[in-house]
Amino acid sequence: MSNKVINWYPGHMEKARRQMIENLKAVDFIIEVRDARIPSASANPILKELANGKKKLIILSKKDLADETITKQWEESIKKEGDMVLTMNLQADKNIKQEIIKASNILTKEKRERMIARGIRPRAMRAMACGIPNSGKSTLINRIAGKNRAKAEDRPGVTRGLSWIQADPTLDILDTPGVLWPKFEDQKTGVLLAATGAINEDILDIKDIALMTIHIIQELYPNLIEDYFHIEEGIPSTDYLKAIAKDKNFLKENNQMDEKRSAHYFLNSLRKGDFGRISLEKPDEE
Ligand SMILES: Nc1nc2c(ncn2[C@@H]2O[C@H](COP(=O)(O)OP(=O)(O)OP(=O)(O)O)[C@@H](O)[C@H]2O)c(=O)[nH]1
Ligand SMILES: [Mg+2]
Repeated sequence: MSNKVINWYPGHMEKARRQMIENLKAVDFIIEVRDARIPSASANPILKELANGKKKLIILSKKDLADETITKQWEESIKKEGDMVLTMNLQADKNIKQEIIKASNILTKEKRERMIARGIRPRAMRAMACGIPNSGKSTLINRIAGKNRAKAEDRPGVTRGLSWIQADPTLDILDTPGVLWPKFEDQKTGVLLAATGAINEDILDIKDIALMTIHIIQELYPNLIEDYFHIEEGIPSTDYLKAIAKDKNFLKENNQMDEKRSAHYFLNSLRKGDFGRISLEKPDEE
């Protein structure tokens, strides 16, 4: 299997990264939107460097797709690192705006008190929303601002420029394009980002990604994939795409099993939540 396919860092992300650094000085705190199914793989390591002591609110998005028990473990582990964390279904949860404003008030309390003490009239607080592509940044901003202010679609790379949005009289949020980073720590991180839809599919070897994702799921949820696609015991995992094609009757014109179609079908099913609520990584056990 090839490695190079998921090591990507297009020019517009480098530009966005530079713009984010420029704007960091102007913000009071950072909102990092991570995917609840992959809270570590979707955490931008660059942000750790850049955050520069700024307070961070971590949003674990897409909780409706993630495993509840594992998500609770992640919440604990993020809190231990000192960040504030909220887990959300950004499409359906009711009190998103209230929760974000409440968190903003907590995170900026000292700052506002300092301003008042110095006789400065408190202004709206400023937060920068950032995170990997397709994690839900624009959806979050729309839920807070109450309108379709930011363009949100189910593919990575929808937001291109940075834009300030008045979310509330007390809070302005900067919507930013999803960014990845020049090099993933390990191959698994790249696979997890690809599997959950953070990387544009055009540049991926879809069969490799599907097979590696199946392997990851097998470790966390034994038999889930086998039962779902009626895969017989003993079939080597490298033949799983053939087995899925057999189950779904995906045949090419020459009557060969269409493994590529299986790969797309498998990944789409995963992204829609057809296998149930599953997480793709667990926090390190201590
Ligand atoms: N199931 C589910 N889908 C969500 C949730 N949050 C966002 N989505 C969907 O995920 C897709 C991406 O959302 P966006 O808000 O465009 O993501 P983004 O982070 O702004 O993406 P880029 O601008 O491309 O970086 C959209 O189809 C959303 O409807 C959630 O909590 N649950
Ligand atoms: Mg966006």
